[in-house]
Amino acid sequence: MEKVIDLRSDTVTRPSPEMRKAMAEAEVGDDVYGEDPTVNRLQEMVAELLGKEAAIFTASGTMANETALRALTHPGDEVVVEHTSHIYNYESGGAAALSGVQLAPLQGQRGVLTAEQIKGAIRPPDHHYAPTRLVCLENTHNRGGGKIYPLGEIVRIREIADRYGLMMHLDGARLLNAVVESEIPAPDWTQFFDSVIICLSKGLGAPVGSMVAGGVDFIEEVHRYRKMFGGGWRQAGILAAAGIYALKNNIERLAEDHANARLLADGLADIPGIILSPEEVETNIVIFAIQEGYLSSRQISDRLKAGYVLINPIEPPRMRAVTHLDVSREDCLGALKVMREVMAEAKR
Ligand code: TLP
Repeated sequence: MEKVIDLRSDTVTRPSPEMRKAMAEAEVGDDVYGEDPTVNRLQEMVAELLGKEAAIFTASGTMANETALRALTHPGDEVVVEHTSHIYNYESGGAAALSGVQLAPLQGQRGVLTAEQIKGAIRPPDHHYAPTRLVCLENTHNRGGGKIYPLGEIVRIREIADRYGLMMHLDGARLLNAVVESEIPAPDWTQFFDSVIICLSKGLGAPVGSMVAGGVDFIEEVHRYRKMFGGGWRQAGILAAAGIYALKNNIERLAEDHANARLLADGLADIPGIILSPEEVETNIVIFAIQEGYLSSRQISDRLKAGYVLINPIEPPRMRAVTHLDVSREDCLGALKVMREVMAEAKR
């Protein structure tokens, strides 16, 4: 059978035999009682990794973001986000439904907002307005094409946040990609945030799970909302064991995904009909556009699929390819070959 090269997302990875072994052998207990030793170990590891007092294991990145948002805000508050952010676009309206907050989406550059923009969005203290409570940033930025948030800008945003009494949340679903690529340690990023999430089930290769990290009292609140949102779980150590395995074995290798993404980007940029600036590819996400006069991105995605290459169309005319631990350099070269063939036949 032909091997499928799946570049739809870094969420598609399957646990390796070694990871499955760690899962099978995990010591477990009832996590609702706080008695799962493997979950507890994972939570301690992540708190330390991120330089925070405490951390909590959640079922998904969405649950991590939404429980954190709930714990940081009150209904009727306003939350500043970037208009292409995951929280604003891809969490099923969770911020409105679960936290009752109003999102203020600002247009950034590849997902990056400036401190001036954020300052300009802060509501004056007047009871006509929803009080601005929280700023959410995303690093790396998914729809920004895996863009690493400039640390200097985060520093300036924190200064504004402190001046106006705002909290800061980091959707760091792919923070460790930024850490590996920038060689800036995780705590140097997270120190500017009251609340941070990371995902174990993306580039790190765990089958399930994300983490929220922050101060002890904040994590206690998140714990309550995780239960309220139906996320209290029992012998979750089976899943936590995969997370521990991922943190021990799969962080440094993210550099390979970044090298493969660059290889893919360089190859794609040379194909007639594809618009892409390879120098913009910083981590494991490659976003490119299909030139006018060619088939639509959806049609191209369908044709790639017939050639056993999966790349999702996003908002037309753009497509997104993501590298991860289940695609090798050879797979990326193979995907480029199929893309060249498809594009050669794609002119309208
Ligand atoms: N992103 C998924 C899709 O939902 C778009 C993907 O394939 O990239 N924050 C960021 C920045 C994310 O990219 C994602 C997932 C999440 C949060 C949510 O994580 P999950 O899927 O575990 O709820």
